[in-house]
Formats: sequence, structure tokens, C-alpha cells
Amino acid sequence: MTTGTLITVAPTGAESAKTEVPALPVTLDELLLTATECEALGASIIHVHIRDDEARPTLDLGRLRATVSALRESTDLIVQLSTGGAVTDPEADRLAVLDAAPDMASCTMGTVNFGDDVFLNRWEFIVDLHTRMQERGIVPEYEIFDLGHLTALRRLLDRYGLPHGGHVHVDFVMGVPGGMPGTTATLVAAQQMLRDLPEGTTFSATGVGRSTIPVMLASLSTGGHLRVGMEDTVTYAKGRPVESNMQLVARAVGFAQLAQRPPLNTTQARELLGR
Ligand code: KMH
Ligand code: ZN
Repeated sequence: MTTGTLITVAPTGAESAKTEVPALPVTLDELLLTATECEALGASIIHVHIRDDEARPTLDLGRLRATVSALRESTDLIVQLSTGGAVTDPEADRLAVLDAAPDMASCTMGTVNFGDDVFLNRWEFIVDLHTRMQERGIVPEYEIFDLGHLTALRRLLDRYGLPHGGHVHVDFVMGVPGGMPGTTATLVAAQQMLRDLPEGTTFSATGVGRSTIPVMLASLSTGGHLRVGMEDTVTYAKGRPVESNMQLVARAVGFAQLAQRPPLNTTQARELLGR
């Protein structure tokens, strides 16, 4: 059944430097402004990475807690904290992100080469994240960087049970150098593999860099949802840097409207995700 479109904004990430991408929201004020404007445009989830006073990625728990509470005060967005952090973050700090009690948190389903780095996600670490989220009533978004990560998800759910709320939602992060490519053929293959997951499993997709638009169109046409934002995309079109996250959300909303799958509001998104 085709529904409206869940739009997630991933405004910051851990990879781009503020010096190179001045429009990147890195302070709490910049994040809140981005969040309120993106919600008004049609986003319903915010995937959050935060920065320190020098704009470097951080998993500082005090800052994470303050960010969750400020976002809840200023918006009705579903607050999804990243447990992926930066490739250099230790597992203990990534697990401790859950202590900030977000609505949702990411849970990456396997290790992947990440450009010249490695994004390490050991099986035991994944199990820890999944079971702690179950215990604390945090809804996971399973991040899928490669097709085998879906096999790992099937194994996880078979052995440890469904996530809190019972609904399974995954996000295909496509086009990372070292992960699955951001192409229509790959997205269709990934979507077909969802047959092995519980009925009703939903997916979002995001294409990094120049795969942004092909992935967005492929996701809309296969019943998927969208994640957009400067975590994944800093070039709007050839030779044109992204001006703001709002520009990317507005484009996604336009595509969703054209596909006759308008954005879900935050209430509808919460119903879909069991949040
Ligand atoms: N920054 C990447 C190493 C997530 O947020 O869970 C990992 C990432 C995935 O962004
Ligand atoms: Zn992230």
C-alpha cells in the first residue's frame, strides 16, 4: 500500500568541516533553527549528530541530553540520535548515546569501508545496541550500508526479537565509497530483500553525493521514504553548494508531491513508526 512520505532530515553528520561547509548547522541554535524550518517544510524526523565548541563531532552526553530536550521544546520532530558518531568514536561512547533517551536511535547493521576509513560495527556491539533500545523503549532505525547488512538484520531479529513497538524501519545509506552504490538497480535489490524481514517493514533511502537524486526518485517509485540533508549531500547541483538543509528538504517535498505521496506530518510519522 502506498502511503505518504516520511521525510528525515540529517542536517549535520560527522564528516564535513564547518570551515569547508559554512552552511552546516553546528551550534545548538543553528540546529534548532534548521529543525523548526525543516519541520515547517515537511520533515518529520531529525537524525542528529552534534558538534563541540570547535565544531568537531562529539558524543558528549550532557550536550546530547540538552539537544534532545531543546529539540522537544521547539519542535514535534521525532528525535533520532546517531549512535554511529564519527568513525573514530569508541563503542562505549556510542552505546552511551542511548542515555540521552531519544525517541529513536540509529543502529548500523555491519562494518563497512567508509572512504579511506572503516566504520566498525561488530556483531556483539549491534546486539548490545538493539537489546538496550528494546529495554529502554527507544525505536531503532537500522542503517543499511550494504546488502549483507539486511541478512544481519534478519539474524538479529530472529535471535533477539522485534524492536520496541514491533515495527521495523530501515534506512538504506547508498553511495558511500565502500558500501552499496546509489543506483536504482541496487535500491530495487535491497527493497526485494525486505521480503525476508517482518511484514510491514518500511524503508527510507538516502544517496550520498551525486547519487542523491537517483536514490530519491527510486525510493519514491518503490514505496520508500526519504532521508535528505547536509550529512549526505553538500552539493545541490553541479558547481552549486547546498545553501541550507531547508533547500534539500524543500526539494524532497517537491519530489514527494509530484509522486503523489505527500509528506507525512509528525503525528502520522509517529503512528507509522510506533513512536
Ligand atoms: N558518521 C558515520 C561514520 C549513523 O549516524 O548511525 C556513521 C553514520 C551512521 O553517520
Ligand atoms: Zn548519521
